[in-house]
Amino acid sequence: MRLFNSTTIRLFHRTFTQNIVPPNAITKLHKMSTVGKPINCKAAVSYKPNAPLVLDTITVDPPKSHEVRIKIINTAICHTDAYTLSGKDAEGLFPCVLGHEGAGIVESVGEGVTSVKVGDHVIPLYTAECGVCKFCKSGKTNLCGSVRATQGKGVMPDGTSRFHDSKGQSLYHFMGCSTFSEYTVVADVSVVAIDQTAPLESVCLLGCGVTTGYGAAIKTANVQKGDTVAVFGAGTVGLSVVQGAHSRGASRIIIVDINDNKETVSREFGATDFINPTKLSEGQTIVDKLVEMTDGGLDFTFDCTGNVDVMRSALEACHKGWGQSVIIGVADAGKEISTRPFQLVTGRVWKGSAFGGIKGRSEMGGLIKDYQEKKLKVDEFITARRPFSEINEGFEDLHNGTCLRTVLKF
Ligand code: NAD
Ligand code: AHE
Ligand code: ZN
Repeated sequence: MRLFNSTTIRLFHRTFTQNIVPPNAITKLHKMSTVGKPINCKAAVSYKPNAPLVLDTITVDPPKSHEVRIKIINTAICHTDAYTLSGKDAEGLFPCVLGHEGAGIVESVGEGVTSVKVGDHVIPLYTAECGVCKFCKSGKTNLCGSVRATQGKGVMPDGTSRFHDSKGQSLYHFMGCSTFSEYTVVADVSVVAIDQTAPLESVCLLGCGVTTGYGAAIKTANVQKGDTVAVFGAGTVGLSVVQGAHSRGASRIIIVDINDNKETVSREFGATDFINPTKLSEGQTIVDKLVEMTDGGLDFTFDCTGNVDVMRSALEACHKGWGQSVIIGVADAGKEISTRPFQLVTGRVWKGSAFGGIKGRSEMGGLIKDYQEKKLKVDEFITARRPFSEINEGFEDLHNGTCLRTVLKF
């Protein structure tokens, strides 16, 4: 679909006027603008759990007040998209447009939007940052209260959807982003403008996985030089924890993963050891093994699997008195964590991290800069590139054992 935004129109207007083009050509061009009009475009619709996504032409309504309509250029598939599609997400709603790890260009903005403008390159944020709510002002968290309630109900802050399928059925939004559509609408507090020179194909990964793991290490845990770290799960999130811990000078970074194919890549990101917990000596647990390797336990452990039994092992492998375990993985609806309270009485700390504790609108620019200055690996997570039409094959990639991220292009 060939579209013109208002900046393009202004430029054409100037060129046409200078070259004395008939006024009716300009009027025609204005008529082609999509601003203020619904757009029909490609999208992958999830109609029900555990079923392939349906490629459809959907209608995306114009942004309302304090909303932004984005032309998505690239989107990747995060494990969380697969999790919600599996039907195990307590907040999962169908039919919906999934996707939350994307990057694109602002097509139009609603009334009152001042933070981004038409033509800006942007990353949608599932963790909003309004700057004025109790959470934002606390200085204690990156969680923001401004749009989270409606976001979890699959609608825009005014309680309605901007998406309709080709039969006119309303579709739910997902995580305030819905990047599996050529055009999407997000709240203005849920989007950040980025450096125009940053390649969207790469930096779309900063919309979730890389930022989450890296932030969990350098912000939530605040790993320091010499600390010992164990990371359970060597996906994009876990390996991003590894690169965060490595950048801080951790003395030991142990990856625990049931898939031996992850050893080489784990070491490339900075892991010093790799353990497959299914291949321990008879009678030995992963907690025994880690405690033995680290003279009593780790300074920091991270769960990047979403498995509640793994979360318990991660907590119990922490050093008595000060070890901290950070839960990043997302667990199935109905699952709960448990341990002996004595584990906490004796000084271990259990905490969690959403989007790595990163405030998207304030801190994304710094991450992009780190990437551009080659201090933060991002390209290395792309294990496949596909056209958007192959999104279902992209979901299959997730299960192939070597996949980190498949990036789709519209
Ligand atoms: P992924 O599927 O790419 O990686 C998970 C890794 O865990 C795989 O390498 C797998 O082999 C390994 N694994 C599975 N079971 C294991 C076990 N029992 N012991 C050890 N390793 C095991 O997933 P990802 O995209 O890296 O995401 C990881 C988790 O983080 C998911 O649960 C995802 O939903 C969640 N997540 C949370 C946030 C957040 O903000 N909290 C953000 C992004 C993703
Ligand atoms: N809907 C799930 C919870 C999902 C969840 O915990 N999401 C993470 C981000 S996963 C990104 O891949 C998160 O940031 N959570 C904080 C938040 O506000 O959603 C459920 O259990 O209901
Ligand atoms: Zn994600």
